[in-house]
Amino acid sequence: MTRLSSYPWHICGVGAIGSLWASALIARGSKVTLLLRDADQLTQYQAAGGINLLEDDQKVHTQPNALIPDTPPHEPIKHMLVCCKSYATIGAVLPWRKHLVDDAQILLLQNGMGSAQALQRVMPNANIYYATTTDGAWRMSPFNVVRAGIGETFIGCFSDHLLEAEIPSPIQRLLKTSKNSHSLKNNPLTPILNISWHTDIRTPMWHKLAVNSVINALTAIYQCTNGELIKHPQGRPRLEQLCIETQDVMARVGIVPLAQGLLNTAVRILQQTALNKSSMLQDCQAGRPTEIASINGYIIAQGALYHLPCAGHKQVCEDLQQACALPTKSPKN
Ligand code: KPL
Repeated sequence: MTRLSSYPWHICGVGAIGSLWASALIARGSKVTLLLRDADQLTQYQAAGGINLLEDDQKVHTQPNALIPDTPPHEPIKHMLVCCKSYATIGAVLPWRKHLVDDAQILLLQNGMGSAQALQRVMPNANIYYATTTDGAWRMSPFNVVRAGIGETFIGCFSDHLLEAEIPSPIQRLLKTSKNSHSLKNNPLTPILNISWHTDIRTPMWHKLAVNSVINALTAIYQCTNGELIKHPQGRPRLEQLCIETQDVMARVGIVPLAQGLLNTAVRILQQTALNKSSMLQDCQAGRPTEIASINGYIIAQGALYHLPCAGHKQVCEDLQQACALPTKSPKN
């Protein structure tokens, strides 16, 4: 097994995906430290007795070291994986800033876009990488996570000063252990991660953003499951309108269209996840802030650069605020 121990990872944002990655990295021999928000979250972590990942009825239990901003790390942070919600990025990373080396490698694995730009503004020398995943995981309770599906994760460069063809060593290690994880398929205690390097990460990032932008807010507005949106009398025409607007913005920004078209792709995903609630509907129902600003808001902002009005997306943002009756947060917060 390839060891990852020479590249310790600090994970900031230990929800469903952060917990999955912590478990998977530890199973491959990596040293992982969790960077928790505050003493309350540390108490929850201690009460849970570590991270419990449930996959195919097998429980993977890990108990990495966990820190809060008042208990600084013993060593400088060189590699940070950020899995918090995109609007929370700056607030989650800044408390650790004095422990991060100036040219730290920071890998952002989140929905939506816009947070990397905000982070680069406050940490100009950081080497920021984007990751986008179709892995499915959900949190039963703090640090108790269910793996819902094995997807694919692409990693690529965000920072302008990085070269797309140059894969940094800690990420090369991740890619190697990802390949090895297939040979470990029969070992249920090693959660599989399918990770590949992408030389044009904007494309899969935008494709995921596009799908999320036409599905998530509508399911939250109509409080329906993904499957119910397909034939929803008001939701379906709005879905189609959002697809047209999003494709127009993508064309102006220079993003290659989705191979099957956005509407076909969105409908296929709605069918495949018919019984699920979208992440935005779940946030809305739990009274949490939503990611609308870094999904639909990002598309509106990109469209505005090309004088595209994106009326459907703007209406969705307004309606969502009504439906969730919560202030939405922007990635700059
Ligand atoms: O990614 C999703 C989410 O709920 O965040 C899907 C399943 C694609 C719905 O948009």
